[in-house]
Amino acid sequence: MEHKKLAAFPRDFLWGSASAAYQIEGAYDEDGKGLSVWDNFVRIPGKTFKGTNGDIAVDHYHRYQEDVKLMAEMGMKAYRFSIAWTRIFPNGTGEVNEAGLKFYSDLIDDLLANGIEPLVTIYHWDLPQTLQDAYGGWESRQIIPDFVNYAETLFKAYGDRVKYWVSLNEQNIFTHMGWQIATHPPGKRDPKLFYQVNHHANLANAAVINKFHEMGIEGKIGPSFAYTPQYAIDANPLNVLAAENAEEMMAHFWMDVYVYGEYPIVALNYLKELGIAPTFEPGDAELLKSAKPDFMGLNFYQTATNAWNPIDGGVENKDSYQMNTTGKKGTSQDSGIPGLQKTVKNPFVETTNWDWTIDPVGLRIALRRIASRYRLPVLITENGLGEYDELEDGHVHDDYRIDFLKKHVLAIKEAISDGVDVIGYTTWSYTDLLSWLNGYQKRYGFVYVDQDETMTGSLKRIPKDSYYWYQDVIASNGEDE
Ligand code: BGP
Repeated sequence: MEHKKLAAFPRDFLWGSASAAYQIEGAYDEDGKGLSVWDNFVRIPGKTFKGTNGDIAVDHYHRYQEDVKLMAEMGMKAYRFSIAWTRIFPNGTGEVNEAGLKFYSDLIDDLLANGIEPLVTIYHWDLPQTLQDAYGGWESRQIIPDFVNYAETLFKAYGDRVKYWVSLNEQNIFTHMGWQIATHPPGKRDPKLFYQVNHHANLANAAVINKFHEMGIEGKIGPSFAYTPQYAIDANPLNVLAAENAEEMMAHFWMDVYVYGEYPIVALNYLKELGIAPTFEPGDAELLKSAKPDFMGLNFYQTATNAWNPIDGGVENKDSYQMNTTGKKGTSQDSGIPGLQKTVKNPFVETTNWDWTIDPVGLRIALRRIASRYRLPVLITENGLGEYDELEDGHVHDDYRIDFLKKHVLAIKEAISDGVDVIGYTTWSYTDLLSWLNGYQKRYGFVYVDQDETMTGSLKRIPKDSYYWYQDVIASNGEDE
C-alpha cells in the first residue's frame, strides 16, 4: 500500500511489553500476601475457562530474574507490570507487608540494572478481598482514601526509581464486567450501581493523580483506557448516529472525565433520563476537574462497528451477551442498547479465533482521535494478538503474531507522522500468561511458557519467533518492522 513519507520513531521511544500481577506471579499466598477478589472469584465453578486460576500462573514471582534476563537479551527498553495491592497491604490498608514491598523493589532494581524502564500499574483489578468484604470495595467512597494510601506507599517506596505510573488499568472493563455483565468480581448486574462504582473509580483515579503531583515526584502518571474505536457500518445517517452513541457511551464517557473532569453531555443526559446517573456529592465535581493526567494510556485490541438499533424491538442483551471465551471462531454474540446502537460484523476486517477484529488502521484512528480530542501524549500500554501457539521441536513459529504486530507498529509510525505524540508501546504480553476468562490457551507472549489448564506445566520459558523479530524492531528503533 502506498503511504506518505513516514517520520522516525523518537529516539527515546519506550519499546516494551506488559503483564499484570495476577496473570503471571503465582505465589498467591506466599510471603504474607493477602487474598484478592480474583483469588476467590476463580474458585466459583463456571467463572473461568476450565476453572483455571492464577495460584501458580507462570510463576514469575519465583522466576522474575530469568524473565528480566530474557528481556535484557531482547533489548527491551521498558517493561510494564502491575503491583498486587495484597502483597503491599494484605488487608488493603493498615500494616505494610515488607516482604511484598521488597519483591517489587528488587524487580525494579533488576530492570534498571539491565537498562529497562519500569512502568508500574498501580491497579490491575486484584482488589484486596478484605476491602470488598468490609464495605463493598469500589461500591463505597471509602475506597478513595484507601486507594490513595496504597498508591502513596508505592510513590514513597519506588518514586525515586519509577518514572511512569498507570493509575487504573481499564476502568471501563473492570467496572463493566464486574457490575454490568457479572463476568468479573464481584459478579453483579446492576446498572445504577455500575455507574456509581465507576464514579468512585473516577474520584479515586483523580485523587491519586493529584497525590502524585502534590508529592512532586519526577515522573508521569495517567490511566490506561481500553479504547475500542467505534465505526458506522455505512453512511446511513442513523448508523452514523449509532456509532456516535457508542463512542459517547463507551469512550468519551471515561476519557472526558480523565482529561476534562466532566461526563459528556449526551451520555449524562441519557443516564439521567433512565435514573441511573451517578450521584455527586459536594466536592466531586471540583476533584474531577482538578486532576490532570500526564498521558493517556491506551490499550488497543480492536475496533467495533455499529448500526442503528430501534428503541422498540431492537437488540437488547447488554447485561448478558455471550462472549467468546472458548477460542471457537464465531461463537460471540452481537450486543446492543435499544435506541442507541447495536454492534454488527465489519466485512472489511478479519477476526481472531476469539472473534476480536484485527484492524491496525484502527490503531492509527485511535491515536489520532485521542490526540485531537485530549491533546495529551499517548502511551500504548497494551496491544497484541491472543492465539493458539504450537510448540514444534522446541520452537514456536508465530508468524501470524509477527504479521499482526508489524502492521500495528506501522500504524503507530503513521500516527506519529500524522503528528501524534506517542511515547511508547508495551505489547500484551511479554511472557504467555493467564487470560482472566480464557485460561492459558489464548497466548499473547513473545516468550512461550509451558503451562496449560492442568496448571501442572514445567513453566519452561521458550522465546518465540516473534521475540527475535521484536529484538530487531527495537535494535533498529522501528525502522526494520
Ligand atoms: C486487557 C487486560 C489484560 C489482558 C488483555 C487480553 O483487557 O488489561 O489484563 O487480559 O486484555 O485480554 P484477554 O485475556 O481476555 O484475551
